[in-house]
Amino acid sequence: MDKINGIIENKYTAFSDFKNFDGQEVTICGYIHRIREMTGFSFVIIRTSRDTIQCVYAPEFSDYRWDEKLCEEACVEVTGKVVSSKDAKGNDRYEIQIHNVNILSLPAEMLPIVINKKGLDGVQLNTILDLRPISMRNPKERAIFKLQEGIARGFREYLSKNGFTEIRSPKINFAGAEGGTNVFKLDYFGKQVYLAQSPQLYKQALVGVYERVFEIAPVFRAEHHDTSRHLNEYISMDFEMGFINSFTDIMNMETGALKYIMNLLKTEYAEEVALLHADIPEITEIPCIKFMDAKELLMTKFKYKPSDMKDFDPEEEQLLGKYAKKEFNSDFIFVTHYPSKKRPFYTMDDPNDPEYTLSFDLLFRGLEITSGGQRIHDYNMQVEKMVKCGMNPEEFATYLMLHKYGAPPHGGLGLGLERLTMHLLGAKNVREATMFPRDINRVTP
Ligand code: AMO
Repeated sequence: MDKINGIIENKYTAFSDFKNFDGQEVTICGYIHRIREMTGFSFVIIRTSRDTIQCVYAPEFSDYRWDEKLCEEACVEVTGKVVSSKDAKGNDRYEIQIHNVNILSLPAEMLPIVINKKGLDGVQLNTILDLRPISMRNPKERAIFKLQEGIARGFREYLSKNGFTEIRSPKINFAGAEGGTNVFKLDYFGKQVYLAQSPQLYKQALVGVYERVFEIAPVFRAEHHDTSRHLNEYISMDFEMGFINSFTDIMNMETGALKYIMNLLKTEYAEEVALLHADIPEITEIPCIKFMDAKELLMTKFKYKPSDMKDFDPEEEQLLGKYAKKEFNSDFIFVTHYPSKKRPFYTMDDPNDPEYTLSFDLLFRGLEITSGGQRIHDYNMQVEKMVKCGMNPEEFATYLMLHKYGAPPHGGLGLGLERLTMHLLGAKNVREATMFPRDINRVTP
């Protein structure tokens, strides 16, 4: 007997393979997602890791008789015959005529929410988050994080193909890398340490070893405000590359990675994309605008009065997103040359105008999803900038080993996984694209 769903010779079999089993008896494992009693027969929908499979129970199919203990969310092993049926939804219009149901476990209680509809419409976000271990069993909810897997996988695959080495940097650190007030302090056996705000200091160090490195890992930000785009722990997709000619090399690498990711989603995650109505952008070339030109544009074209000439507020980002769409038919826009005062100590100033930096942000549909740029690689220049930023270079002696003992021109970026997912889904809150969000009000589940 073949065992499908699950495992055939240690290989996951998607149900596009169903036709290969036409007329055969198979066994599948999964949850009873829904039972619909009809006259003389019942539909039993089995939820497996990525599919829902229509099975049909009727006394005439075998000697097996339905066990009244069976209920939704029971874990079962169903044996039956694969038949084509014009009524079957999905799975190439195949269904399984049940010959036997082996109960593997029964739930102790009924679920507190209905998860067996397509989505969780009408359930409040806070309830969805409170009940994450079970709300994610809903097909649409689980599709969000399958899609997110695709994004991270695409990032990893593209960079691996381009000569990057995957690294794992420590998350308990001697200093915060990004400055600002949003660093988590931690008592470490009587010594003050910090949770990593980014892998910045380590990915730079490792450029001195592997030339091109990347990391996909959690980072921590003590965000004091409850906003729809900030988390206190998020997944940062970082890369750093050495021997660059310009910070535009970084932007080109990111453009390539994004194209690869979007293509992967369209091909290997097509079912999730369709279920979620995810709007996968077409990327050809990403337009680019200098920070001060963008400010000018906002003031003249959009008659917007900026509150801060050194950074953008969310409304300005949204206006720039609209501008990119209208003028260039692009969902993305790079903004380059941010003011030096607003960028971290490791950022290279523009030699032509040191008030500004060789840095950029990438906006996706009006939301910042990436920061990046060229770094200072000269030792004296880095020490000088640290002092200018009010830092004590001695405390950063291990970081400065890169510069002291020779560093190539280099740069990199950090891309927020949840923010990218959020805007692919058209979600309003980044928590919708976060499996187990942490924010000022939430550390559970
Ligand atoms: P930055 O601090 O701008 O840059 O962060 C990079 C990207 O991370 C995401 N992000 C967040 N996502 C959710 N919640 C938050 N609180 C949050 N903060 C940031 C955003 C943002 O664009 N070391 C640099 C990157 C580099 O230059 O390599 C850094 O971390 O998508």
